[in-house]
Amino acid sequence: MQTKVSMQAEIAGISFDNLLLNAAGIRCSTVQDLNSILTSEAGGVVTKSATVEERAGNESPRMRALPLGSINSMGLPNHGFDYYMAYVLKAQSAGYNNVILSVAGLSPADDLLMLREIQQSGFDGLVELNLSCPNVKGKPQVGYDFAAVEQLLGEIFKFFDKRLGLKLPPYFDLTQFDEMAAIINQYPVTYVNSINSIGNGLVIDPVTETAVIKPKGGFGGLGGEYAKPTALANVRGFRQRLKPEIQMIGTGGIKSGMDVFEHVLCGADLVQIGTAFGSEGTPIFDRISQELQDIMIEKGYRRLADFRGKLKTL
Ligand code: RRO
Repeated sequence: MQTKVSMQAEIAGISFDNLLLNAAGIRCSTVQDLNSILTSEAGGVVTKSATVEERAGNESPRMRALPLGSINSMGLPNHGFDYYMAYVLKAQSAGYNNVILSVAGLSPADDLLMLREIQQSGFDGLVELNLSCPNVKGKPQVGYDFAAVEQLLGEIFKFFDKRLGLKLPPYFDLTQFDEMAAIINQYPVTYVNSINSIGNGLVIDPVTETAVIKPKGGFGGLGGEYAKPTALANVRGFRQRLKPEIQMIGTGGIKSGMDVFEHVLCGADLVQIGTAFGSEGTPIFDRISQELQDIMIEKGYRRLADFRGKLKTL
């Protein structure tokens, strides 16, 4: 008989039976998508990032699966804030507290508007503010503008006292980790989720000599295996710099139990699966859970806390 291991995780008092969730944006735009994640082996669900108004997003083809991951320039297609707000409230009344509401305003004013509505609503779950969409034409990723992030967090925490996480873009220089962590540490942020896709990559089909996606001349966010080392570095880098009470979600390059194991070693409390969930669908949560449990049994770990954040260095 196998020893039982626990996949139990927790963020700010909200408990998740399994640490695996979808990444915002992947198969989570409709009520049907969201419910199929919620009723799968996943520990919870994140909604597609909502804008104030419904959006069709960018022109197609806008996503391409690749041997080592994916490139996308979806452009924030979503059903609008009211749709996702209604969904999370309904899920909450049905007893689900493991639903994360992701919002991504097209401006700081839009972020504030949606967060004010959430503050005034009965929603009591986790809210994830996406500061890192790389694909809205003409709009920079807020997460790369440190002064704008500081200003926005200052405005938000004048009125917002629910549990707020931040979805960040990948950073590449340690001074960026230092600067962003110093800003975030001034505020009662619940968690940081690293990373969003690596913005503005370019994938080319050399046979046709053409970019593989249409929007923005082919520029788009990279996910999957391309992203994993950068994701691990961001989870580790922020875990080392953030106040201990600010928790971490690890996202980027997860397609196996070993990938999850590595994210947790870097300090992730929960993890989210993007590209690989896009290609495999909900059975991935069961497969990866099994793989992680086998690894934990092999290594003699019973709980995620036994190895969380315990990466060794040479
Ligand atoms: O919709 C998108 O193009 C998109 C978003 Br909002 C995001 O946060 N990350 C991404 O890779 N694509």
